[in-house]
Amino acid sequence: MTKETFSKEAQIASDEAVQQALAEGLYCIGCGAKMQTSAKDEAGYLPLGALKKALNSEQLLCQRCFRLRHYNEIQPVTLDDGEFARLLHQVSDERALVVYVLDLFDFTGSAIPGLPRFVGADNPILVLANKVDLLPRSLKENKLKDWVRGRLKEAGIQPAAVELMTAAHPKNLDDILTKIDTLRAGRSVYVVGTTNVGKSTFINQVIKSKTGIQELITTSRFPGTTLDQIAIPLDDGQSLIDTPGIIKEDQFAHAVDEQTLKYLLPKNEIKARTYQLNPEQTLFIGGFARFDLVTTPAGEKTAVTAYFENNLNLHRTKLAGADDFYARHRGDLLQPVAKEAALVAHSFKTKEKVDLVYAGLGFITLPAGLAVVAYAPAGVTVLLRKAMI
Ligand SMILES: Nc1nc2c(ncn2[C@@H]2O[C@H](COP(=O)(O)OP(=O)(O)OP(=O)(O)O)[C@@H](O)[C@H]2O)c(=O)[nH]1
Ligand SMILES: [Mg+2]
Repeated sequence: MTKETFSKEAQIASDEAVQQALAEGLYCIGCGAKMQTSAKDEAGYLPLGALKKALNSEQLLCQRCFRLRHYNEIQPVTLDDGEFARLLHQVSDERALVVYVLDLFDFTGSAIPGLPRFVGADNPILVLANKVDLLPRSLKENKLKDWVRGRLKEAGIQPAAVELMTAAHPKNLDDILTKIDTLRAGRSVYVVGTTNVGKSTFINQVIKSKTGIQELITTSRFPGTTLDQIAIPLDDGQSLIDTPGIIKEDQFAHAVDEQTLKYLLPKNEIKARTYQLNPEQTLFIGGFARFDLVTTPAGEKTAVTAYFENNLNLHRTKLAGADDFYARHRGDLLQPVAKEAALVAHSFKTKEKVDLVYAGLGFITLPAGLAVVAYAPAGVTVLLRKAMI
């Protein structure tokens, strides 16, 4: 991979030449979309005048990527989720290394059910468990890796290797690259995962370490940043390929508006918040989720530990008045709120130490022997899993 890979060979001046280049296929280096100058609301749009100028610059970006980079603002485009799944499915026709990126803080929300079926049962899978920086620093690396392996096993995935990573500031990039080179054995590498797990952030770090070019591919906190495959040439003629993230309807991102989402996504190490709760006590999570402790063994006080964005307000109250409290204080004491006020109740009994997961939002670690009810906006997955911490 060299710097020249990304530079333009010739300057294109005339309208005809631009049209011809478009017809032959020009792609946005930021999101992978095919460039076009006619449909404003579709992927790869750039006005003709801007495209003429951009063709003479080193890096061709569509208007949406330009805005994301310079104003941190998302311009919605018509997306077809099925198309992303089909793109992923193409991998099964090839012999390739699959790098499966997961978000450790949203492990449940970022898992792709049936992944081996999508990417071909014979292709080796390297799992990169990303965003370690969000988890408590006290967590032991080996314990975390074992936990990740356990969850993958439950999902029917046998990875060739599991690595932990902080793609935003990777310390072990060389180790990961060595592992990739060994496992790919001369084949191409597809980086796959749910939207927002950090695939493009990781690939940008690879590009930076090999060429010095910074932030080549557009990354953002908004789901659905990368729109098509982006192939980065490797030295042996194979490619490292970024793919659009699978958009899952059960991700919390769909239940709240963009401003709220910005506030909810953790940026730093999550601080554990432990509460001593009595039976029949409620914990409101912002203005859009709720935890009811209904019964405990022998009716005793119990400690529960919550892991949510540090600035997200958790509010304790009595279960008896909780419905009324929500109706009166949604939007003032209890905020931020979801698009819909109605919350769906999910009841559980804990049999061992578990995490009660509000997919994409965070989790509460609970001891055995409790009866609890978790409330979340419709469509958001709520479940119990073996405790991570
Ligand atoms: N805290 C933390 N944030 C990260 C890390 N890696 C990526 N992010 C953030 O996660 C968000 C999504 O990153 P992207 O690289 O755009 O994710 P993606 O998987 O390419 O997303 P799509 O293109 O939508 O599929 C951005 O806000 C990144 O800054 C990490 O290691 N730690
Ligand atoms: Mg991306």
